[in-house]
Amino acid sequence: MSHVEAALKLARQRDPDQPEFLQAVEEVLESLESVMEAHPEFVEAKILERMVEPERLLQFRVPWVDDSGKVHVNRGFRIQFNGAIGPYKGGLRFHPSVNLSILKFLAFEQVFKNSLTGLPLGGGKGGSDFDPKGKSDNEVMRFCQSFMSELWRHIGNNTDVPAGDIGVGGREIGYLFGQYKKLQNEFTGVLTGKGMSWGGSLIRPEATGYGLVYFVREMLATKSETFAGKSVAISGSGNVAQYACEKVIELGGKPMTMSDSSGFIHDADGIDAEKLAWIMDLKNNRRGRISEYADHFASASYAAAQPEPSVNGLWSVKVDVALPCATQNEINGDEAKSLVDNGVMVVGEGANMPCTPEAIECFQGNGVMFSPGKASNAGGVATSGLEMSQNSLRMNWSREEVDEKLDTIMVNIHKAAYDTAKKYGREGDYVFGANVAGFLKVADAMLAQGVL
Ligand code: NDP
Ligand code: 2IT
Repeated sequence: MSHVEAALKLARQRDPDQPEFLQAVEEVLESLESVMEAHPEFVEAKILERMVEPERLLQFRVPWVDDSGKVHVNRGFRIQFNGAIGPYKGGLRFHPSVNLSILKFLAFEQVFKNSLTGLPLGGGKGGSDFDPKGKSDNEVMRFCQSFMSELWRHIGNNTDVPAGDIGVGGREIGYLFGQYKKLQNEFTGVLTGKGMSWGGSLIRPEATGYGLVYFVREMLATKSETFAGKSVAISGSGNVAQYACEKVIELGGKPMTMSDSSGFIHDADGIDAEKLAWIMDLKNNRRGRISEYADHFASASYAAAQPEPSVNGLWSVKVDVALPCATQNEINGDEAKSLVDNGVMVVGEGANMPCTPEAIECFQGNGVMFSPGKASNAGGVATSGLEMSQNSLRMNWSREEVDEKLDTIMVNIHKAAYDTAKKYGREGDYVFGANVAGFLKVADAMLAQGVL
């Protein structure tokens, strides 16, 4: 049994009930066979065994009172996975599906993603099984205050810097930041994704979606292609999806779809800037459902989500580019085949792990260019890193400055993943390239810092 196989076996034995975490671990470790052979010092120091074990894992009770006076109790988590190259950094997810397996997969992915940004950021993730949907602003505020009343003692601007993820946007970051500041009696950059008047960075709201499109632009460029005139399927209609859509339109592409957990819309004429502004108002201000789009625009149709992932869904629409931007495991093997049969050229992950292993195999086996989220969605956390830098400098950079830095970071991540894959004889395999490039930096740091 190879060293990698042994490390995988151990992980499976330890956490047999954590399927998402094991899926993420398998994807990374399977890329590392040749690296471990070339680096016996990593084997000796048990780097892999240490990397799959979080440095620290916190779980806490989050009690709160709703508007009618009823008491609720949710679970809160923060996973400080790896701090070898910087303070723990990663988002908070508020969604009823949140559990240890999902947060561990996200925190594990974050370690390699943050390494790829080239910035000094360790990896972490947290969240709660709280569902913000249908809650009043006051209920969300009370929940956030209760959540932070426990979390504050474990985080800090040089220790652990949370941000947003599914269900955590500007509103939630505001309430969380206010409570941290009150308890710690300190105004620091302890969270990112802050509002512009209190330490936020321009372009952070746009960064994940924009970064994804910059990355896919680089992938297309390797084939002398551009976004101009290409049809694009986007899933989700939250932060990442909205700004991916905006940048696709700007680069001359034609977004055809968007979705939420209830279903998806297909606009035969494409989604233009005006229609996107309508979606942003629907989702960010009115907090409505995507089905309303099809009631409003005659060129669009709506189909409700199926109880099981379905090949008749969003991924059966014929497109050149697919950008899954909703959640994990949203494209299965059958759906990937449907995209391939319809001639898809590139798939860029905006969400974290939206493609199952079968889907990835289907894309790569059929010559479809495929980028893993840890590379193509790294623009969000990279711009969080830029927000931290601005907070430390007590300065704000302009929109153009931040956007230019983000673009450069995405070009560099693309180059690192592409060149690393090529160096190991795996040209075009972005999964391999991103995993190896992200791993080497963290492994070197761990080795230098001793057995911790
Ligand atoms: P948002 O909460 O803003 O939006 C999430 C979108 O995905 C919504 O449209 C939501 O629909 C849909 N969605 C969520 N869960 C499911 C589900 N189980 N099934 C179907 N649809 C679902 O989150 P973000 O846009 O911030 O995050 C989207 C993805 O991008 C996540 O995987 C996240 O981890 C990843 N990501 C986010 C970054 C960021 O900076 N925000 C950075 C890097 C990655 P509904 O409203 O109905 O729930
Ligand atoms: O998955 C992710 O990279 C995020 N949710 C963003 C994390 C961050 O710290 O900005």
